[in-house]
Amino acid sequence: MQFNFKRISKFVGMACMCVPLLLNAAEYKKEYRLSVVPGPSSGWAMTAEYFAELVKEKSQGRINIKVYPAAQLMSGKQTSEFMLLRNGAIDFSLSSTINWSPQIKELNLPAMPFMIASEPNRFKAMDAILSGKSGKMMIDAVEKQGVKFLGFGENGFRELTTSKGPIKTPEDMQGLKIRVVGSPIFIDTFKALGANPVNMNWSEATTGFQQGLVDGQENPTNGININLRIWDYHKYYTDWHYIIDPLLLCANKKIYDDFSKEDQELLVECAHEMEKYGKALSRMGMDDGSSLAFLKSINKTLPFEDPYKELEAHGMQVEKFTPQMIKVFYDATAKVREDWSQKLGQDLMNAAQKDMESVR
Ligand code: X2X
Repeated sequence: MQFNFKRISKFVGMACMCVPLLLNAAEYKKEYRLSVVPGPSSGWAMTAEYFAELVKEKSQGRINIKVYPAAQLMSGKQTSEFMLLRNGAIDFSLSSTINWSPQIKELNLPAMPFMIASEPNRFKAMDAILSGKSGKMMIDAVEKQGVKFLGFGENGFRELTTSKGPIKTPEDMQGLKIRVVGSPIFIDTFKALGANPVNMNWSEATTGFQQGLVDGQENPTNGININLRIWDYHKYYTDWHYIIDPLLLCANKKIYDDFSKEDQELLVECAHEMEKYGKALSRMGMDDGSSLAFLKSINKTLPFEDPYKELEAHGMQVEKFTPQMIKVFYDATAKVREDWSQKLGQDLMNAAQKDMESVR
């Protein structure tokens, strides 16, 4: 048998070149699972898809993230998402602060009733918190519990929809059964307003609306309420902006640490892009027009441009709150903010006030 040394050395050379590639393939999972609570057509899931597509494109297919919407990775129980991400059952998640706040108390900050809504420009106030000291304190609290924070998204300001109404003052809310997420600050807020809050997972909520188990619910306009066709269940839209849930894009710590340094940077870079898209999606039609312009610039417009016209076109009666109306609700929930300030700590509350003041 004759050895062809030239051929063998060529083969060995090629094999050596492939080793790093093979190692890389072995290190990285074929698919990373990204969890999202609401359904596949929600703004929230669209934001997650946007991130996954960017990552795939920028990594030239090396990092493949698949979005699992509708809380399917946690059997519908949305407040258990954080634990599942932390223990590795979930690789990535784009999560609302209000689903994680039962485990991380600092995340209740944006759910302080009517706090951000009372600022002269609620979007600027939110951005100042997220990029300021109080936002950093929230991120630190999340990372201290063992997950890696990559960037913010936005579910949006939460507006009330009801089958009974209209709602203009707290008196109009007396005894109304309102579906809320399983986070204690929601129970306190709705009780303070004289309503009857009912704890329900989002996975069961739509059936609850259909069957009339509750008189109302609260969720953001563009990404959830319109997408869900909330007018099929409720006629009255209370545009009061009482709280907001920013979204946190996070990775399981071990999963993140296993990426190369370059790929870790790539993930953070894509998260920044996603933040711009997510915020534009949730704010479109409510700001100075810049969100719509941004969505147009990236060719990602929604099927409607004016959310309020969309709601009214489907028969909803929209009550747009004035600052004076918000003030009445702000005063009615003073005790909730007082109690929760104690729980969150004065340092965080002071930092948030300073952050908001900086953009007044
Ligand atoms: O449950 C909700 O209301 C939702 C979909 O907004 C969240 O998961 C926070």
